[in-house]
Amino acid sequence: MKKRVLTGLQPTGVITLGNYIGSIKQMIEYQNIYESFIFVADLHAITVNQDSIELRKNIKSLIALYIACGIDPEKNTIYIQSENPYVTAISWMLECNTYYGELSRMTQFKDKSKKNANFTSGLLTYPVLMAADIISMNADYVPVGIDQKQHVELARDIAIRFNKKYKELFIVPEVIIKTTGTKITDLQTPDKKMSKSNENQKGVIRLLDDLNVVRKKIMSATTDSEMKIIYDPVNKPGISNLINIYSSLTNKSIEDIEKEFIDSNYGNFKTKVADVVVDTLSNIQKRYNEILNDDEYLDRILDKGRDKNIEISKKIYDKMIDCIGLGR
Ligand code: ATP
Ligand code: LTN
Repeated sequence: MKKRVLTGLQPTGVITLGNYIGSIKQMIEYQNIYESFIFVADLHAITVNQDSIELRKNIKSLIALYIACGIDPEKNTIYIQSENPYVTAISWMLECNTYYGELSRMTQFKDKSKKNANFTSGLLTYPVLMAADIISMNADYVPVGIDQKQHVELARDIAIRFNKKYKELFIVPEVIIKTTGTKITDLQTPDKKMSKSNENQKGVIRLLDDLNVVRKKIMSATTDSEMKIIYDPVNKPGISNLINIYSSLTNKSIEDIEKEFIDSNYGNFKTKVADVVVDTLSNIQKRYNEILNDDEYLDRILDKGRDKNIEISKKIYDKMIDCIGLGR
């Protein structure tokens, strides 16, 4: 039987070229190896204030964007977290087996609660809901960014504790941290990660950016004065970043790219990188707009995803009720 991989994403706005190359492309590889589950963590998003109209728009947009990027609905179970009431019920049962001390020690909670003194209790219990997402689907592997590692480790601790206290019910999940994925840097300050929260967005390419703007951002990327297209991240971070982008999107090796552009100047090289990025984004955007306007298609995928999500988690829910001694 195939191992299960599961990941969730919060519907909080833009997706960058860095997210695409570093994360989405990796998930596209997993879908060919594992039984894959991808969901939109909308309940996690409301641990901080959200505008209800924006939130709904972002949920749909994220789903359409993932499919447009190549997350195949035939190979993945795609769903929206809030459409399954069992997960929150499971989360409550797990909360009653999690200590306040554990939750208050989480780095993300400490950071976020410091920023806003009037934080909600959802911000504290956020990792238990995440554990419920994972445990209720019997996931073996959970790929996340480094900031979420601690939460997956807590999910492991909770699963182990529950298994010991009641019955061997849960699979103990393993975290996958992608250390091999290329880190894409900011086009203006190439020593910094390309990030959706970077203050200056001139160096950040977003998947839904206007394509003329994308081209301009690449043409004005910071480079050096040597005029040689050579991969050297320490001394030539700007050019090396463009080589990384070009290599990731064309699947050409760095050596081949150096050879291809041996007689080129930076202007020509940037034009070629811009062509490839614009071409990739134009395909994604075209597909995105088609999907976004096809409610029937999206509904079919999301209904199927919701039903499978509920079916699996209901089994776990029933077993939990039983072994805890709840109900009749
Ligand atoms: P934030 O600005 O809020 O930190 P971010 O754009 O850095 O957001 P995250 O939401 O933290 O992105 O990360 C989502 C996923 O995308 C993670 O798996 C992370 O490793 C990957 N990722 C983000 N930025 C890059 C990048 N510049 N290069 C490669 N991978 C990236
Ligand atoms: N907290 C994660 C999103 C998330 C998640 C999960 C990831 C919610 N539940 C379960 C993996 C598994 C985030 O903010 N990126």
